[in-house]
Amino acid sequence: MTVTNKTFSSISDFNQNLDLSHLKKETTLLQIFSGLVEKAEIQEIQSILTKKNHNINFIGTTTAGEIFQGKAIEKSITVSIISFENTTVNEGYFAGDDDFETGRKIAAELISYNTKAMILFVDGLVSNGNDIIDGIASINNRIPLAGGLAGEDGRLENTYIFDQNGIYNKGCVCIALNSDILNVYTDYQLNWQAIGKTMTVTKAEKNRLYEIDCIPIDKMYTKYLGEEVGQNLPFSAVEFPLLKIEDDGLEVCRTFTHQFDDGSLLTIGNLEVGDKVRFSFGNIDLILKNATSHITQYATLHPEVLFVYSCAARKSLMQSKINHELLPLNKIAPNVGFFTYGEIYHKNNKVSLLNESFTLLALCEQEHQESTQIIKNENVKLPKKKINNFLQDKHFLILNALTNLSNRVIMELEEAQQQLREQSNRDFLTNLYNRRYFSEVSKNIVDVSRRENKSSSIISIDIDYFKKINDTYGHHVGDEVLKKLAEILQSNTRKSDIVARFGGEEFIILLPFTNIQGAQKIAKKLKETVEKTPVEIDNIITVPFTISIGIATIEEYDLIIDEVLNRADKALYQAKENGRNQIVIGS
Ligand code: GH3
Ligand code: MG
Ligand code: MG
Repeated sequence: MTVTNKTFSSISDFNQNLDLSHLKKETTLLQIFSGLVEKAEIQEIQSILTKKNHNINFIGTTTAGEIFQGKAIEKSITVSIISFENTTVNEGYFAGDDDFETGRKIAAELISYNTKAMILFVDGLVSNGNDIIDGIASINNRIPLAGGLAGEDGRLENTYIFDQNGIYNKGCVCIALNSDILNVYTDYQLNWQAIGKTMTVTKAEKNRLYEIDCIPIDKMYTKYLGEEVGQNLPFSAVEFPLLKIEDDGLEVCRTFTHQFDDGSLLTIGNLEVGDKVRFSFGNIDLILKNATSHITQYATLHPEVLFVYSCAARKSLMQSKINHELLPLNKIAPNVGFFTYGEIYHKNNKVSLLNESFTLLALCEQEHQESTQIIKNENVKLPKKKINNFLQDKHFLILNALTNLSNRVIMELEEAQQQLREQSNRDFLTNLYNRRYFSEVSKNIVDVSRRENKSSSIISIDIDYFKKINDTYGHHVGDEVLKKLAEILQSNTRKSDIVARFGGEEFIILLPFTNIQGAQKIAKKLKETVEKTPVEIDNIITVPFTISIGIATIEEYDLIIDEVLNRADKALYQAKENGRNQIVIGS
């Protein structure tokens, strides 16, 4: 491939110095990143392009800044022209009222048998980019998607995307790259640090977020990050987005473009009820540290060109330091791109719409071995000294320490909470589950057993003549007997069985998915073990004791667990009546 990346400082510069002759429509990938964001300016750019080569296809977007050869620039017209040798391109503009359907249409019309990647520019403020890429993935989730949401100068008013046929503030311009040999590599960097407790999204509809932890989202921002942040939404959340960690470990930030009158926020990218999120912030020094250690990975692919789609918020956070993240790219390959209002990232058959991130699409048409010689490892040596200066920065250490402090306190609180929860489920003397916990977990067993078509059983146990033990040896010996019995019950049942002290010297065992024969076997073992295990007190007194047992199984006609408990109790009473130290099956 031949790579020509160019940047122009004005429309007249663009008009005079851009050469589009000799480009072939079928094999040219032409991307325009325009820092000039007014519609009239885009119209001029578009007409110059068609005048210079009326046959050529292109995709263009307004930006929140352009990226050109390892540098962030502004208010330019930056152009990337790739002439492929063994790759063809298909272009299209797609829009509709249902963004998911638009995505499906893109997939149906542009993806062919040898499509290797797609680049999409979606408008930044009107369409739901998340739905568009989900629509594409619903038809084909294997094609790497890259690109981003159009940006502008931070006003959050109008963004445009364009191609040879039109200028649009809604929908998606898209190019598919078709080839038998094109190598494609995608990557992303975030390095936002989570801070504070984990919260749950409790009210959200696609890209509109209402509540987390049952509290309105704007109130949540005020509560935890202060009035200043809460009152300046949606802009203030750019610095403190919500961070969600997906099942595959992908970290996804969510920022906002609009606040509704009811306080709810329009997110870039969707959130779902049940999503776990935390507040986060961009730690510049962490970003720089990881950018440099990470960069070597790109070199191993030996790409011929890198397209960078990085977040407008990342640039606004890092200011001039953004170039420290971009500059190392020059050691790898020619690079070009723009600052977006949302980044499209694809890895392992999953496509995501990201915020705050740095995403990258690397292309290579050459055979691997050939290109190995082109870029040697030594080429990726980085300006180490400069980066180390940042690491010694006090600001970094302070921020890191405060984040650790906050996260540590939360961890300890959560551990204490968990411990309390555990304790409230347990009986103090025997450490078995208590009646409250038993009632809670046994509630659904009738339904579950019926659904799974398996019987479950209950064993009810009472110590015989326990009052006499107390009276003869004292209360503390009685307590030892209770503890010993608890031990025996626990060690003769499975982990999945629920053993509880129901009160006094009465115990209950829930045996999920165990029929009456199984329950009988366990009951027999318990009765016999108790009989031959007298309690030894200080090696002086030996206290023999016995238990009576009632068993019941969940029957077809049972509606609630209490009915089964009743039968087990009646059987236990019968066992006492019959002379104790025996087992009776309830009916
Ligand atoms: P039965 O064979 O009919 O079950 O006779 P029992 O003596 O075991 O039954 P009863 O209900 O008459 O007595 C139960 C005794 O258990 C009375 C009570 O003081 C004692 N008890 C209840 N909770 C505890 C405890 O936590 N520790 C001790 N040591 N005794 C307890
Ligand atoms: Mg009793
Ligand atoms: Mg008793």
